[in-house]
Amino acid sequence: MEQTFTVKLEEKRYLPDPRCKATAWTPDYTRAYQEFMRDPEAFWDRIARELSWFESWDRVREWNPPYARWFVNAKLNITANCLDRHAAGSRKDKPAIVWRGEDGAERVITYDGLHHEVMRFANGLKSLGVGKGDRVCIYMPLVPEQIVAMLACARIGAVHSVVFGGFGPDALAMRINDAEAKVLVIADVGYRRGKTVPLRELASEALAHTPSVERVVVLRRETPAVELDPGTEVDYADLVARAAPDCPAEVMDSEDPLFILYTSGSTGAPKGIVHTCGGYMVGTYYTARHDFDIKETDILWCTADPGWITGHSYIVYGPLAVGTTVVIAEGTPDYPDPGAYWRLVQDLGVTIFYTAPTAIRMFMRYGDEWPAKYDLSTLRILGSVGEPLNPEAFEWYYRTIGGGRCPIVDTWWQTETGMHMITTMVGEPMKPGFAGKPIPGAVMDVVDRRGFPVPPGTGGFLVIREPWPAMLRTVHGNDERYRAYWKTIPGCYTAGDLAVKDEDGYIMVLGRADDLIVVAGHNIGTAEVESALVSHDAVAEAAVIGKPDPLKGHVIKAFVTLRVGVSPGDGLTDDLARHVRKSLGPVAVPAEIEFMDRLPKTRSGKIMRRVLKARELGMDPGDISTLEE
Ligand code: 6R9
Repeated sequence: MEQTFTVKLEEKRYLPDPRCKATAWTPDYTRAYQEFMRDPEAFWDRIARELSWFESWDRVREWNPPYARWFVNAKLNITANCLDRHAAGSRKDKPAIVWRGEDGAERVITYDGLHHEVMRFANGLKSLGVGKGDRVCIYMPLVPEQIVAMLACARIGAVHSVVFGGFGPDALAMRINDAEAKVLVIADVGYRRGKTVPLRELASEALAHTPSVERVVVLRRETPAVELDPGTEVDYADLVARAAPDCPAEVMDSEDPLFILYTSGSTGAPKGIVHTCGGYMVGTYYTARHDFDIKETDILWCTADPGWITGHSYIVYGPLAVGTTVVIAEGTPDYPDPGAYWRLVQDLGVTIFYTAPTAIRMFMRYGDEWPAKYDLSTLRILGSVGEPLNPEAFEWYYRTIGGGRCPIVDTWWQTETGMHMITTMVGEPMKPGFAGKPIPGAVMDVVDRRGFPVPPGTGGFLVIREPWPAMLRTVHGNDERYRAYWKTIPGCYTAGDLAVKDEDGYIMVLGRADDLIVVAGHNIGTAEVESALVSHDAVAEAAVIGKPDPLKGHVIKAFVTLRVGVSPGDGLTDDLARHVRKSLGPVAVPAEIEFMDRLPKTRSGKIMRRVLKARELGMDPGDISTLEE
């Protein structure tokens, strides 16, 4: 991007019920932020002391750019906080995990129960020769054992690498090899839309190319149980049954690696992001508690899969460190019908619901009659993550799901950040289209190429100026790629997103910098045009790309999916063009609009504009291993 650019900011605010603010863990954002800025180390020190450590730290942080250490020399185990602390106290019999299968099967595991399951599986892993620092790959459907396996690794200091169960053999093999995993934990099958996903078969294809894997643990779900290969495979239930019940938590250094997770890669080849124990624990604990305002009786449902960072941080580590009840459900939002999620909210009394814009837009597309069938009055807080939440989607979520009652926390963050960095804290005024402000704990800005802040209303690069506890420490096996994050703009971590701030410091994310479109010298972020299109009654979702044009440099091409029951009839193209012109002006009007049944997305639900662009221009789309089928 050569120059910065102006963005039209239409401002609408919603004031939450003042009672939300009065009872929030962060009741006064401004004060909390000032307190943090006055003494960041004291701020984090205070939060870290709410958790249990084997040994305290010498210093809260050490910063030798671009390398940071947090809670220097402290000793801990994250599972001692997620399990032992609760199981030994008043949360012993509190449900930790409530699981729903696609067929309605239910399992409830208490904190005490989870503690014991994790210890047994941890001993099982040890019996297979897994020790501190070894890598274990987990390739499972959304079942409690997936979480047990993660926590069991953390218990013994093994580094987990969870690969989403929706990936195929090549993506799995690449991730196993990059991490040189010693053990692979799988299930025979997953269930999706009433069909079985043959995970074991897919894994065995991958295993033909993964010399590092010594043993495979198989959770058998099908009856009759599949026969295992005695040479390499071990039955999950057998392993646990034979294991000793007690497994003390391994003493970990604050900076020991906790896990490797590969980025969703909407713009390039996946990278193995490395997170460490101490800072990650503190960062996810604090943000889960404060951003979702978790209280003792809350029931939190984060609809992500633990295979993504959202699941790592806000299904597993953050919420369990807080000691809340988490709901997990194997299945898809619109199976067996588009009311599936709302039925579950009603049945389980979910109070905090955290999902992605792609799901919200899908629900909007099916119409209001589905949520209307269910009692959603237990909901208290609604969250969003993964892509910009278009103003239209915000309004719908706020009114139709939240009944105009629930604050919406649109959380901006990344696999790399490990924890939320921007949101509108519960109780603060909400502005549709804006994620919000940096949370107390995050120092962020919108800047030009040289790192100078741009004025409100001017688009620029979203950066993080100071290290934060849950930050990535390196890219596995490729520290060069880690350093690159801190090189693009002097003194800053560059997130790769474009954003704009308003007069009040609220940040609107405009899309990925790589997807920026330059039309006749004007810079246009994808999110602006897409949100304008989505605000038209006929449109469900939209993606825009730039197409080379001899006159203007580039013109905008839009790909649009329509709401259920709408067809691309007479004049819709013109009408959409008029609609965009009215909201954003003539430069933003797409020169071409193509109607599609669905848009290409990553398996985590982000629109892959790169794929649309490659198809349009006849180019190579690059790495597409993360593309949904
Ligand atoms: C947590 C997660 C990170 C990228 C990020 C940005 C986009 C995430 C967002 C958002 C606008 C939000 N993103 N949250 N954009 N508003 N609330 O999604 O991690 O898979 O690594 O993706 O997702 O572009 O840079 P990850």
